[in-house]
Amino acid sequence: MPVIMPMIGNSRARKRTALALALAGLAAGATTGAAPAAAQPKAAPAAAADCSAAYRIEQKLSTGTTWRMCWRYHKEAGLVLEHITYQPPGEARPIKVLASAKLGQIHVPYDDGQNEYHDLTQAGFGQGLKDLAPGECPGGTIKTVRVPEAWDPSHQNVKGLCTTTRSRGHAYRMQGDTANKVFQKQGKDLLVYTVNQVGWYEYITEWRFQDDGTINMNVGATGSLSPMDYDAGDGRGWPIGKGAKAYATSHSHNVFWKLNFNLDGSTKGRIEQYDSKVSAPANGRPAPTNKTTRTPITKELAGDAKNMRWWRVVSATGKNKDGHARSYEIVPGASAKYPGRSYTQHDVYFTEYNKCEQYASDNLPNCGAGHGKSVDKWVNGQALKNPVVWVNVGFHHVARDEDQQPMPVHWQGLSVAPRDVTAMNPLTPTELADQNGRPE
Ligand SMILES: [Cu+2]
Repeated sequence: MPVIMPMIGNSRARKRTALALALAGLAAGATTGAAPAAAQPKAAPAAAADCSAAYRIEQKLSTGTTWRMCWRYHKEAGLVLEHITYQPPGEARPIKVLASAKLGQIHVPYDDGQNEYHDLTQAGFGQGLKDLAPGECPGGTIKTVRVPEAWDPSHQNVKGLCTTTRSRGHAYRMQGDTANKVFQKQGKDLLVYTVNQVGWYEYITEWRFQDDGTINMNVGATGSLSPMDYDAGDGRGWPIGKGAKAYATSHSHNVFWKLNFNLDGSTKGRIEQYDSKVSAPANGRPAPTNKTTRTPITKELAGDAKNMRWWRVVSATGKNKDGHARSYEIVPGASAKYPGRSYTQHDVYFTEYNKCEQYASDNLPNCGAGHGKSVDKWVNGQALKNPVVWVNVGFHHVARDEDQQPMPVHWQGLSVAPRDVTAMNPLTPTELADQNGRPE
């Protein structure tokens, strides 16, 4: 039995959500096209601030890199980060990276086929924002978030957004001429996170901005196993508690992220896929060879992760000081891909920007008759001019005794890593600043 009862249990929360959604659906229908989250940035003068001070996050890390962004809070999707820029030491101005970044859905199907949830759109994810105790944002600031259309009007202001910094360990290390000359730097990250309760679960939505330009986005699930989801029968659960009576039902958490890049201020990025093929030694060579090919992705694509395959978003306009096009590489984390639904069958989706397409499944806005409700349906041959990147990372949760109590956080997510955004390691020490390219 849980020691602390969550405010609302699974079934009640979900019934309540269904009602709220029915009402919201009516409202949405009346204003077709007014999608809940307007992700595309307005064409604003470059000098103007993108948001008021209360919604600005700006952190200069001790290693010299500054990250800037705006945050807002959406009633279903939760935390939305916009106008994300990166300014490493040596860059005169902030480099635009992402126009908007947020969760695109958390899809939770149970192995026994009895339950399937879309946590953002049907189970109150956004409404479940929790107050953070002072101790759970170490060294940082907890901002107050106003939850739009709060179900509980007496609790619409939540101390729920933590921004803080954390050490990452080595950013690099390089032995110098002598043993006592070591070039090394300890990396620092900006962390931005919220906790959202859905039923008995609590999801930590964490964004980690590294001083070397990498962004990590992860969802951690903690809280409690749902007491309602037991006894699915042989082969679909795991015994929790004494003996072999109570089998917690296995299930998946399929988390989607929705990323709108705007490298150097343009949303017209190009998508490229890279594949490498290793062949046996030939032509008298002593070792196998590896050939890497680039495939421009010019039309919408549902892509599958594969050994030695990767994708990048290339800036339409920006180049680094070496004259190379700036890009960000998509680095999906470990994933247990769930083949049960058309939208969870692929690891990445590149779709042409459409304001109405907000959720990877159970898309809430009314996009008109015949417009599909999930991301796989939006891959239908359009040319990619303003690509939106959707990444699906699944976790198959087979409960274990250690999941009680509370359940330890299990994480899933991805990174996006700079590729040629700067001409050199952005944290290069001055003494090594001339070491760019083949040594003379
Ligand atoms: Cu789980």
